[in-house]
Amino acid sequence: MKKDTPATLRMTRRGFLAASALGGAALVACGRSDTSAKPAAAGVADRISAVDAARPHTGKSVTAQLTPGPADIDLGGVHARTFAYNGQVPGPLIRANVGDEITVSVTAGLDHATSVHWHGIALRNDMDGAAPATPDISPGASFTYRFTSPYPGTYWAHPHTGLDTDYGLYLPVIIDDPADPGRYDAEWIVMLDDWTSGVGPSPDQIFEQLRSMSAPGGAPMPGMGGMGPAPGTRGPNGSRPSELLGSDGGDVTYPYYLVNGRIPTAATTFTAKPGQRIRLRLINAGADTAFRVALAGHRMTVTHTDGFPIQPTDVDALLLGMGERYDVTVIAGDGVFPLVAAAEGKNAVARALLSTAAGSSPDPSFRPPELTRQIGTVETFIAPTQFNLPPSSDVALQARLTGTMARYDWMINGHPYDHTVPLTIREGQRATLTFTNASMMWHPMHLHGHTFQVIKADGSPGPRKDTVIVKPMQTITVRLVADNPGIWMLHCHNGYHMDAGMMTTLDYTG
Ligand SMILES: [Cu+2]
Repeated sequence: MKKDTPATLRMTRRGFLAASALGGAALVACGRSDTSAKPAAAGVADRISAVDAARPHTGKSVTAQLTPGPADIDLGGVHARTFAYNGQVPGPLIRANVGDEITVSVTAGLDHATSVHWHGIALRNDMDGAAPATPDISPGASFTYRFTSPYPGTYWAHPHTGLDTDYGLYLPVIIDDPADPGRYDAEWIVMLDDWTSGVGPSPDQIFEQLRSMSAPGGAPMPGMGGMGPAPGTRGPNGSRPSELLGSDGGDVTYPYYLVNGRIPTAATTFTAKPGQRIRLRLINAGADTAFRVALAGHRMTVTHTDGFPIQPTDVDALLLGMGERYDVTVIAGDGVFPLVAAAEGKNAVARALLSTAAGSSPDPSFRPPELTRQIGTVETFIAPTQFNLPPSSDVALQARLTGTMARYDWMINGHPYDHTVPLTIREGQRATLTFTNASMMWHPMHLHGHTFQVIKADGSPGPRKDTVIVKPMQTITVRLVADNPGIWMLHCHNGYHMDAGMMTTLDYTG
């Protein structure tokens, strides 16, 4: 067990919170913000079932049980009292074919209501796992999610309640296409995370601190220390501007960064044979951290993002914002190779090892040179033409992103979520959605139930995505087709920005 060190609070230009180790932090369930949004209108509810009937259905079913609850997790010699699905981080893999009925029984073991959201899957709205489309599950109650996925791909699941995800509640979801088995010999699922729960301040304590720093006369809350360097200084773990993100990496420095639930000094090892073609499925489950990922000694051929194909493109490293996924293939070299996920702008790494032969691995803090060579970002990739969405548009939707660290008032279109004015669309419409970032922080913007197409700076079609990084003062327009009726969350996937209110809904009107 790691020895506790005093909590420190560090400020940078933007005001930056360091979640240094603070042992024995209680798990605090803070008040959840209510929403003015209402469940889908009756006509829309009928359409949800009609659209679902038209999805592919194999007649086969896949079942799983999930129990979110308190757990003692071994991060690799560091133990954390936290929340987890079925007592493990990441939670158990859920895997099915396109069209299979996925039946997941959830028994809620937390002290507050929770949900399971199926991130990226274009499923029926009333199984999305985000209120108000799906009711949250009360403590001790059970709920069964039943849905099919119309598309194959790399997805993941996590609660859509408060900061639950940042306590360790997440799991990979893989949907296979039996008609396209894929040309690879081995598969490596890689879940990236930033970790504080049970070893530093709890996510709820961090959120309260971020908010209280912005309050008039705000001061560190009791028990949070506050003995750190004076405001304006930056600690050894402090965030620094990221060239790739155009701003600080995040609002929080974490005690640890994990690959598949393990700290770098206790990294997991994936074993393969030299020359094998390995498919990596990279998933960023972090709350406040973008990761720059590279496999030492290898180039990566990027084949998919957010579940959808892209024209295969070779890179040395990849940038993943929170909620994003990339699938890559590598031809395994001969030896032991660190897979390094550098916490962007945070001066720390997460890692795992690929082993195909006997050998030693470099120091846990080793950064492979690939990290600073050719880095794939959303601008690097394009969809195969058959995945392009139609360029014509019936409606232009706007999402203006604002907020400051000083006020911690992250909003969409001038309102926090509890006062939001939903965006509206009618089934069958083709839309553009324009994200205008009027803040000095980057935001990974995520839309539920749809995969949009990013339009690049030069106007050409980019990749299909459900989560896209919008840099400070950047405007990004995406196309989408309104083919999945319901009420869908549209939000920043920074857990702290989202909890502060950076969320709205895209509502289908009857
Ligand atoms: Cu944000």
